[in-house]
Amino acid sequence: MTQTQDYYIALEDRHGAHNYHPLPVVLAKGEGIHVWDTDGKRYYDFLSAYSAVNQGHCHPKIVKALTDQAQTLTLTSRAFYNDSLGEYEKFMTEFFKFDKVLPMNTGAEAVETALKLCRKWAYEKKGTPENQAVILFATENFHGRTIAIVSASTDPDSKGGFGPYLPGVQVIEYNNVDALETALKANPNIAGFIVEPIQGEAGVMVPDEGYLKKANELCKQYNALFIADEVQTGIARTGRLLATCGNCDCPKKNCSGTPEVKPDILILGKAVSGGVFPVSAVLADDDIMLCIKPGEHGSTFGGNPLANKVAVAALEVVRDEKLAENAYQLGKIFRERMSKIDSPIIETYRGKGLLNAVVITPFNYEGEKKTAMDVCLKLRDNGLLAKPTHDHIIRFAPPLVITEEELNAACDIIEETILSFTK
Ligand code: IF1
Repeated sequence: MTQTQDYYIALEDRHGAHNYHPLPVVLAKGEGIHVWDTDGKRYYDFLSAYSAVNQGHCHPKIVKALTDQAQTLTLTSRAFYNDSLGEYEKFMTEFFKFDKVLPMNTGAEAVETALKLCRKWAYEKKGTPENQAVILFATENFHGRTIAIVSASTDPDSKGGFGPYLPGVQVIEYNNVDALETALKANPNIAGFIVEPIQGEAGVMVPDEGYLKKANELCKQYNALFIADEVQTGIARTGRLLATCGNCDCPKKNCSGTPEVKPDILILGKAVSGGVFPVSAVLADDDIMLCIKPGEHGSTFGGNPLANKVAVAALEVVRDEKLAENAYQLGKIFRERMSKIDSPIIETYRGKGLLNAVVITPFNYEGEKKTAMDVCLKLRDNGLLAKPTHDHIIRFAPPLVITEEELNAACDIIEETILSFTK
């Protein structure tokens, strides 16, 4: 670390909460697939702010939408109408094919909104007795950091020490349709099942082919809502506009069809804004969305003019630059490149589109025990940024604007770094 970087790290350590343990690098600039540190060193960004920067850092079209609106009208609250919210809502509902959208700001807020909507629907439409609604979550889930959400977490780091916990949540095994059917059959008060189409934080866990489709069908059969948390997997990250699109060939058709698995409630965040502004959204059709009445839910910034303009620009970039198709094609190349790295420290690799992970077997090198973090520190030295999840899994998620040439150059760095531990 240089003196400059030490200075910035010391400031955060002295004045900031210690709720993160960042990789030791201090970033000062971002453009496209690259970021630069305070000493001007350039890196490939292979985290994309946890898939919030799918369109690339500081995309000019999105930044222009922000700066233009920032000089016009930034915030009205929902106490009044404004001239951008209706147009944004029309764009979103047509783009994702739902009747209505409820605008929020962070992913966790959108998840909380979806949970409230699910409960309200259960009481008003399903006839669940008041305060008896139960919502199913999957093992190893990650949906955010609020007390309601961590009440259903199976990760002690996310959940421990934050009790008492929210009642009305039940956890079932991920990627197990029998566990889902057993839970639905056992309790008529199950209001819904919330699930990540691919579990990002758990380590890019891709469920079996057909799992989401079957889960959706079971929810319909037992009159419970299928809630897809696409905060991380959505917005073209997995090679489709949405991961719940399954295997339709929308990247070629530019998503003219309806997705293979249309959830009852769709949760979006992160790259809805291209990482330029906090924007999240909950989408549902009228019979569900209209269960929330005026005054029953909201937020100060939800649906603000800045968010509205930024989100439309960010999604136009996804559409016009065909980012889903690019993620689809380059994801195959990435996994092909990983398969060719001949190293005993790679246990396996997996992913869909440009959401991938490489599992590192703990290994000894130069007489010391090494983990995925050591690989990430060396990747950093070699000009590529990635971060482990759960000690031994490295998530690789570059901005979806990456070209084949840039992807191969980045894979050269990954290959060279991993092989350097096996000499
Ligand atoms: C952290 C993880 C990723 C998410 C899904 C909702 C949210 C997230 C599927 C909440 C947020 C972020 C949160 C951030 C790190 C990152 C993360 F490692 F925490 F789990 F991506 F995998 N649903 N994920 O992935 O959205 O409120 O953050 O806008 O909390 O450390 P948010």
